[in-house]
Amino acid sequence: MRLRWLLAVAFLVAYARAEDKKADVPRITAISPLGVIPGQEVTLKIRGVKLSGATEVRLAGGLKAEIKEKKAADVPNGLDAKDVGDTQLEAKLTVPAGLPAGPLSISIATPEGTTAPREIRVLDAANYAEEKEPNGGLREAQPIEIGKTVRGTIQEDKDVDVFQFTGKNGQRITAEIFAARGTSLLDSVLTLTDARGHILAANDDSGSHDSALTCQLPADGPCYITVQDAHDRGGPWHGYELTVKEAP
Ligand SMILES: [Ca+2]
Ligand SMILES: [Ca+2]
Repeated sequence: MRLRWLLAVAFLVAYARAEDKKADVPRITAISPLGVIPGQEVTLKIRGVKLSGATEVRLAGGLKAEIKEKKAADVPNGLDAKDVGDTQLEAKLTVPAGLPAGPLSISIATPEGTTAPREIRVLDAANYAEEKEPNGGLREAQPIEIGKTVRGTIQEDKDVDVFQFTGKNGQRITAEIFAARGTSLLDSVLTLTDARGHILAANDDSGSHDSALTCQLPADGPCYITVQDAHDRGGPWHGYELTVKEAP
């Protein structure tokens, strides 16, 4: 009896979600970048469904982003406009200096209603770095520091980003991607290799389309972390944040 009841609830939840998509209500499907740095002006690119009449971009704490442009959005290869949206906005935003790191909800008002909120992140400027291209192979891997977050983009189909850090024998490290849980279209895959290219650990999905791995390093020396998309897709909506840190 209980099982039947649970199945009925699961069916209703799935049905309601499908109806929401069919209803074609204004909806945010992706935002680039995924995070903002306090005190710095940023242009948010926001894509979605039925955003062409957007009147206001509202954020938590009464913040507003100033709409600069509204236009039709290109649909990335292999994706469907119904899923990823066909309109996009550009909006200028400065979150106040001193705002603590953490999630920041954002929604868009339109004549057809306000979108459901999505979350961007306020980044900790002291513990953060930007990806530097080219970093498409072991030889041009970008050095990163353990304990910091690097912000990057799989900027075209089949793009691969490689980062390098120096590990110690026996050291336990974790590497984690934040992308799909935020406002990115990336379905990440993470691979950790040693200097010879041997795979030490790899992960596609860890509870969401985002990847996470933990590894006890077998030797001193350089280690490489590769970020790519599970479907070899890329573009301006395929941003990510990669955090490598020592495991507890
Ligand atoms: Ca890249
Ligand atoms: Ca994945």
